[in-house]
Amino acid sequence: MNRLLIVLGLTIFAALTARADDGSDLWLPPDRARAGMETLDIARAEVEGIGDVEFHVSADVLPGVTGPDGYTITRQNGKTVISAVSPVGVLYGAYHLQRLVRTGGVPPESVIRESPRYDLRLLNHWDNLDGTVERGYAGHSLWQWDELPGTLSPRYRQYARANASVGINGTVLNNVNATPLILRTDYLHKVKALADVFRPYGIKVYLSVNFSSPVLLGGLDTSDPLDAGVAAWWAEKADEIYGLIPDFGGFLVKANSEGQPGPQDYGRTHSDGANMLARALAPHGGIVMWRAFVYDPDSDDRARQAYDEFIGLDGRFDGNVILQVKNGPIDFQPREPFNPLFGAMERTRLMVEFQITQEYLGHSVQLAYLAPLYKECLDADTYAHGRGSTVAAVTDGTMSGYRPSAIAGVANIGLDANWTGHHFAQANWYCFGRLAWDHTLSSGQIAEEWLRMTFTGDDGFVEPVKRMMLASREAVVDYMMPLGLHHIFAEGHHYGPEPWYKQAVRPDWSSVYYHRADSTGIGFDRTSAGSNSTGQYFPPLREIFDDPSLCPDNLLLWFHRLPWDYRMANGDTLWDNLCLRYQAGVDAAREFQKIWDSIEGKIDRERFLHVQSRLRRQASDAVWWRDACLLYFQTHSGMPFPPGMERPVHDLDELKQIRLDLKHHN
Ligand code: BDP
Repeated sequence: MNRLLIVLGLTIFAALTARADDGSDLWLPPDRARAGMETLDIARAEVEGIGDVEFHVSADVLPGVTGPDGYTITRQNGKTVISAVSPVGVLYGAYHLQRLVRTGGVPPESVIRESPRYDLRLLNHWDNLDGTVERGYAGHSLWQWDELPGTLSPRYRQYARANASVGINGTVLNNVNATPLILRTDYLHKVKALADVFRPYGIKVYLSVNFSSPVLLGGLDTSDPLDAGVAAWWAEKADEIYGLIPDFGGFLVKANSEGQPGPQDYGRTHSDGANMLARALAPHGGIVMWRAFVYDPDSDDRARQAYDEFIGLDGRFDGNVILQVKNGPIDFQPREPFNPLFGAMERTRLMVEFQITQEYLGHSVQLAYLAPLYKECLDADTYAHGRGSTVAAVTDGTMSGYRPSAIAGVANIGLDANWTGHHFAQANWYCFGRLAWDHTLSSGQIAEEWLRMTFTGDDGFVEPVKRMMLASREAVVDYMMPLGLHHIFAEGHHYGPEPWYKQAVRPDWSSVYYHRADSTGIGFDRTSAGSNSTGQYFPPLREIFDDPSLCPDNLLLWFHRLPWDYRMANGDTLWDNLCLRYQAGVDAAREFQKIWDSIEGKIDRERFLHVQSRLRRQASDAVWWRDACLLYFQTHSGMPFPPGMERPVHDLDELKQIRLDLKHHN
């Protein structure tokens, strides 16, 4: 009888907790705050039900805490006390307390001191004013430009809340391929409406600007940065913006890159362009984030380009300019070495740009948890000032002393109910914020927090699923482009494989440019005997990367061109290793399906089925990748598949006919 009651009780409990869930709540508990609340009232609402919590805001710097965003959490006389120098610091403390309670930690007995590692923790939206999102896989843009400023979607505040909960404190609203329209007065009023919603959550608004705006919007006959009229136009524009949005963050600029206009159109340099904009913003405290993502179709190695173009400008940028540098030297590939600009430009502020949206890691179809990718870059040692000069240390201000320090991630958010398309893509938004706050957190720790808050605290769920998350990025690398291969994607959409692709408008947009496979071997010779991109790294890295026997396997074909029968450290040929890595990727994707099936019943059915169907597609597309790449490479290597590899199930000629319907992924 008793047992029956317990079973009945447990069943009802399970049914209640396993309610249908569309993922719209993200990792957060129900929102008790309301529109129009001030920061401290929001903080109060966030800790409601967590016992006796007191807030202290005091202008005095707290011991062990730096910057306006830091906080302490202490226990005093049975109360939990959150102290900070600013209300937003208290809000961050409130979210931390909420996180501790919801991940199973009890309100702390000891003192917690938290200060963010980076001052500016930004999302970059590649959202267009027509509602589309460049490289967005989660539906249309969140920003309802037609309705703004009159109508405010409730999602704006939810967005701000989610960001604040992980410490993100800035957002660039529009695409780096920017239309000048964003600076038109009516749009600035729309931007102001968003800034007003975000402000209580500590989030500043920034805009991507088109360098030709003076001509295209202002009707001037030039956008030359050294022209006095142009500088005056920007200064006036800045005054107008700050008149509406006094805490406006600044501009993000993609100039002379992939066809965008820039100072070089007028024979000027990147620093001429950046400084002119910076001087327009400086009186108001704004910054310019100038992107270093440039490459020239005539160069013999795209990986060298940003370094070659910017290194000579070191020390020439104004104090409120930050160079925004992608994590790797090419373009957000599944794996790249870190960008050699990190550590190399000692007299220039540099920030890291990551991609959260999975343009090159399976869109929102595939599960790829990106904390390991971000950490691989941040933890990489540049050796700029000897051992320990990690990318994090040379960008977060600890080594350079430069403030503000900054970090950005290209957002993966859209209007989909679950915000990010794939439920697990939420974890990439989450982990970007957490690492921007504290890059010393481990990928596992962050995954665990996210899983417990988003799904359930049941260890039988958390442990296996965490394992799956931690293995997922490497699995994608393995079945797409192992051993340092890169950019062998199909034209345009960057989802599927097209290693045979060579008819691109520019050579550096084709796949063959990057893998260079022929009967003599495969890989890009970037050694001192080749393009010498290894020479852009500090010793001892340049020697390590230069020597195939020292170069890490996972970057081998990035830096080296080697014969198919090259013997790798494990004694097997390069060809066999390549085949077995592709196979390992496929095996991992299949294992993810089994892991996921093993947790059935532990979470709501809606999200279970959604993820299950995507994992099926991922496993099938992993096989597609393996077959397409290996069958194609085999036409060059002429070597047989090793015994440990499953035989292809596709036919190369058929695979070459596949033309993906992109709408599938949007
Ligand atoms: C590339 C994307 C392109 C972006 C570009 C950029 O394919 O859509 O505009 O990066 O970062 O990876 O500017």
